[in-house]
This record gives sequence, structure tokens and C-alpha cells, in this order.
Amino acid sequence: MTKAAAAPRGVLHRWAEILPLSDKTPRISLGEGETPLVRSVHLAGLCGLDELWFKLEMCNPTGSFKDRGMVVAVAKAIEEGAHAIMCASTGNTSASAAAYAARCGIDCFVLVPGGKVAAGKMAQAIAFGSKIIEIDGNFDEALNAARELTARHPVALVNSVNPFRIQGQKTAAFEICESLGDAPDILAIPVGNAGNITAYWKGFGECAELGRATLHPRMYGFQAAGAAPIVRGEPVREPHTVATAIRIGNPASWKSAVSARDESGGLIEAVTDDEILEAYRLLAHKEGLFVEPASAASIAGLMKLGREGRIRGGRAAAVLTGNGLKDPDTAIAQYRPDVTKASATAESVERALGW
Ligand code: AN7
Repeated sequence: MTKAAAAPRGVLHRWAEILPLSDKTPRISLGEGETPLVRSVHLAGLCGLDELWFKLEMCNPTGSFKDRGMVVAVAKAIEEGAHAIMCASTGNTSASAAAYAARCGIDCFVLVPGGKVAAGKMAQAIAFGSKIIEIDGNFDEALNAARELTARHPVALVNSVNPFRIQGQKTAAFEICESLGDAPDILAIPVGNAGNITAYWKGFGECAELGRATLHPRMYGFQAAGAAPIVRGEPVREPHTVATAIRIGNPASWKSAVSARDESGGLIEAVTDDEILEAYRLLAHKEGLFVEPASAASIAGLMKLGREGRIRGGRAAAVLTGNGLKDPDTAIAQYRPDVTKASATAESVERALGW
């Protein structure tokens, strides 16, 4: 018997039927999508939930949910003849764009806020060989520059203002409905530039239309308190938060995030850095899930609502958007390491452990 080649994986293969692909769209893949949905053992109760499920988007090839949308945006850019892509980024979009550009042999330009991108994400942009421009300003200013530059030059913009990004990211909602057999009652998600909450709401709407779900979840979005323009109702000129991924003061998809909130009967609220870091530590200590701070914002939000008695049972899914390895500096600052030295003998280790 000959050995069968592995079946093609990835968002463009798995979800072609719900994506705007043509015969000419290259079916590129880094094996993104089909991420695990893992049930919470310890934190559901703290949130007042009967069931809490974690969608492990950190398991995508570059360690964040961005790969789902980026694979579609890059494939469509190449289909349309692009030889270069550009994005502004707090770090994960640039890591993802750089990876797919490397894979496809095109150029990638990334505009990042100087000094505010987590170390692991910078390492990725460097490793994938992208051209990195550190902006003396924040993400919002970098995105404005990227929009202007891509209007002037033959370079495709792959931020989530590119509708193909939203198309790709909506596939996660389909996967959740498939895994649970229906949509959850609540979808909890961190909100930065607001592309992902927009994509999930679109995805759940399509699931209901296609008979893949009987209900629409309430969309619960969470922003960091120092970067919460949607909660405050006005742009934040100088956003600040330990969750650098969502350090965004003027989200591009603001209007559609508000629509997702209002049409679903959901909410968008703020969580403080302390609340984010508490959820960050609990996810690691109690669930074995090491996420980056931005991803912990949704759990921080559910815990806050639970404590306030504003969640009374039901089933929630929370999107864990990025891997904790991306931000080693925050991890080292937040966890108390329990390390002892010993020589390489059982006796010495026993002594070190006090056994
Ligand atoms: C881990 O990479 O905006 O609300 O430039 O990296 O769709 O922006 C990242 C955002 C949540 C927020 N969690 O998603 C970027 C960028 C993580 C993130 C968000 C981001 P959106």
C-alpha cells in the first residue's frame, strides 16, 4: 500500500464553501484553523456559568487568531496580482502577515508602534524577514499611515479593514457551532481594532441562516480600561494597557462592533489591567492555558460579570486569541518562579525539595 499524502488542511480547504474564493485563488495554507475547543474545569463557576469553553486560537501556526483571516487576505491579494503586502500592527497581525508573505515569496512591510510590541511578536516579524518600520506613535497613527501608503503604492493592505480578513476570521464561529452542536449563549472576546468581534458576529449570523445553529449568541466584548474607546464613546488619544495587543484608541471596525453588541443583546465593557492580569494568572494556574494578556481580557470580563451576579448560568465560549509565549516579559513579571538548585543526583534533588 502506498502511503497517502496528508489531506490538505487550512482555512481555504476546510471552509471554501463559505468563503469568496474563485478558481484563481491560490489555495495557500500554513495549517491554520480547526483549533481545539476545550472545556473549562475551574473558571466556569467563578464566572457564574454552567459551561465555559475556550477556543484555542493561540494554536494557529503563528500563535494567534490572525492567521485565519490573513490566509484569505494574502491569497486574494496574490490572486489580484499583488507582490507586496503591508499592515499596521500591535504585533500579531504583523507576525501573521510576515509568515504568509514568506511562504508565498512576496514582500511584507509592517508598521509597528515603537517600543510597544511584545518581544515574541517582534521576533516573529524578524524571523520571517519582513521589512519592519517602527513608528514614533501608536497603532492608530500607524494604521492611518498604512492606509495612505497602500492607496499611493502597489501594495495590498492586510489590516482587518480588508474585508477578506473578516471573511477568514468568521470561520471560527462555524467551528464553535460545529463543536458544540449549536451556538453558545454567550461569546466572550477581547476587543482592540474590533475586527474579530465583527467577524464572529457575521459568522454566527451565517450559521443561523444555514441551519448550523438555532440561536445567536450574545456578544460580550471586553476592552482594556486604558484603551476603551467604545465603552467611553469617544476615541482615546493615548491608550495604555499591559495588554499591548489591544492598545488601540480608535478602532477601525468601531461601528460594526457596536452593531454586533446591540443586535445580539450583548455588551462591550472595560476591564482593568489588574483584572486582566488576575485572569491571566488564573488561566495558567487553574486551567493550564498560557495566553497573552489581551486574551485574558475576555475571561477577566466574564469573571467580573460573574462576581457582580450578572451572569446566571448558561454556556459561554471565550476566544483565547494569542499565545502567552509571545510576551515573555509580562510572564516573568507576573509569575513567581518556584526554582531550586541542586546537583544532578536523586539525593541532592531530594535535599533541595526537603523530602
Ligand atoms: C491577542 O495585531 O490589532 O479587535 O495589530 O493580538 O480584531 O483587533 C491585534 C489584536 C485580541 C483584538 N487579542 O482583536 C494587531 C492587532 C489579541 C490581539 C486582539 C488582538 P481585534
